[in-house]
Amino acid sequence: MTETWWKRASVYQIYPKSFQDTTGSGTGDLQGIIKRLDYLQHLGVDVLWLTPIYQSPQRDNGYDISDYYAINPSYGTMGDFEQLLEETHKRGMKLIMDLVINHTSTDHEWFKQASSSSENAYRDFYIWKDPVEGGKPNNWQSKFGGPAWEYDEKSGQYYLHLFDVTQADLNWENDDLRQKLYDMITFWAEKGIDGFRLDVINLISKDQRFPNDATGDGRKFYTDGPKIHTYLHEMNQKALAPYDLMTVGEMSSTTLESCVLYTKPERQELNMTFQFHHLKVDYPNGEKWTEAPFDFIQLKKILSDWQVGMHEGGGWNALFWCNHDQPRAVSRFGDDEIYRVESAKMLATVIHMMQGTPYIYQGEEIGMTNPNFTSLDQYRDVESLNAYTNLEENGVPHETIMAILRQKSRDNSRTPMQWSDQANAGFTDGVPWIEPAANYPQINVDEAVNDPGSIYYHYRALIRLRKEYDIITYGDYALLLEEHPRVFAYTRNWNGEKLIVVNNFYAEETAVKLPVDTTGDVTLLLSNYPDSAKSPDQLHLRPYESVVYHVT
Ligand code: TEU
Repeated sequence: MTETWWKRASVYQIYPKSFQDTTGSGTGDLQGIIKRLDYLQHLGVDVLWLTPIYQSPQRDNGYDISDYYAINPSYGTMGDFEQLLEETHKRGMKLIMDLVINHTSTDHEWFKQASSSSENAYRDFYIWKDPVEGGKPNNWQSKFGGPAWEYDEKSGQYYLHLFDVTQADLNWENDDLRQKLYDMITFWAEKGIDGFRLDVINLISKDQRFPNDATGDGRKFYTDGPKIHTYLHEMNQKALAPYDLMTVGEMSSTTLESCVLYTKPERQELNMTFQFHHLKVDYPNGEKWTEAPFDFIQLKKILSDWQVGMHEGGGWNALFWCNHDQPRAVSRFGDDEIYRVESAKMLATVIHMMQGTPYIYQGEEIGMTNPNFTSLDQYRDVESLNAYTNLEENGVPHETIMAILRQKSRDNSRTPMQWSDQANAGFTDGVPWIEPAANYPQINVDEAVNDPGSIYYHYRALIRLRKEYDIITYGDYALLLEEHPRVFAYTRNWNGEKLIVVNNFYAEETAVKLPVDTTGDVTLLLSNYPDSAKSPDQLHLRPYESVVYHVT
């Protein structure tokens, strides 16, 4: 195994709360994941990423940790975790955990200590500021809506929370805090885990002047902040590199230049990064909470800029359409009705044939859709519920807000994994913590595994192709037909070989003549129709048709 094994790997993201319940509690658990490991092994993924399973009051579904050393009881015990790790390794897969170290829950012992008195030894583990002119220290906004500062009566100071009011930001300037975090990383590394996904890791270094933001919400003063590279390098050297852990940083509102720096191997910071710019193409003027179509030309441009920029800069992309914070890709960029199968396969091909490490979010591999909730009481997510309140306060009518949530809510991806046509999609025998999508009798794992033409087998083929063809890992990238309103086409080039990837993103048929030299031996590697053209020369693409050619 080379040190860069993760370049060829495919990662599968598990949201444990919604994956598989084995106790009837209505919440998924670690034994449920163990039960489904054979399924994941059959899919062919190399790495499993678990979103946070640590002890937490679950105000933000585990991204609010109250004890980094304990498993949340609803998920099981440390013994269950050790069993999961062993069973994962036995099947030749790796396991990475979520590392949430920008903030802790206000239920964490450190915060309880810190807020007990201004003199407490843990006070400086968090970010406290005096009022300014009798009000908040500055105008920074929480990513979940409202101000980022909460007043503490006892000390007369405010603490910073970039997310929920129960998620207090840690003060990375404090040496003891950083050491405590590295000790905690070491604890999990010693258990034998294989790496970490680092939650909003580019927000940990705040501009120590804490200035007011005349033109925005404050993010420019903490995004890719002043000491971010120093901290990441230090963490790498003290805690990550000694165990050869795989790392993927979640980078909120970052830049290409920063991500090259985060992931260039010689800088010893992180292996790869998630960026979100391609998932804001349906946020007009940067505003998420609107109902809006996506901008296809922008989508192509952003993904292509990151392909070329990371390749040339020597960095490494994490590739993804979906996660637990995003709507379902097939509902968002494809067609979740008549062309669900074709469009889900097309979307998968677009991402998996790019350079980087692909991430598959649970249920994506069977084409799960947004649930189309119609009532506010079906929603659970703190961000969605806050958004409802804020929009209502701004006078937006109820039906409009509901339509926005149907498109944008994070709960779109948090509904139970659809295993079968049995009650509650085979997720639980109890009352699920969130309702399953009503289409589970048709869209489920049993159905997918029994159908050789399913989306599931398309993902399986993509995962295998990445192992067989070096060009997918190493080739450079060039966008074709950048202004074409319906076709996303690109080439990869490496060692005299070429991949030509052509995707119709729409239900309209389209004829295309590609500006590319196709002389040589041409093989159709993959498509989403049983009878796609054997050569890319004169393509007539059907709805959502997607073809990959290999030319040598
Ligand atoms: O998300 C970080 C983040 O900023 C978003 O993806 C966020 O959910 C979105 O911008 C809101 O519109 C990470 C986690 O993935 C998310 O689940 C957590 O809620 C958040 O950090 C706080 O830990």
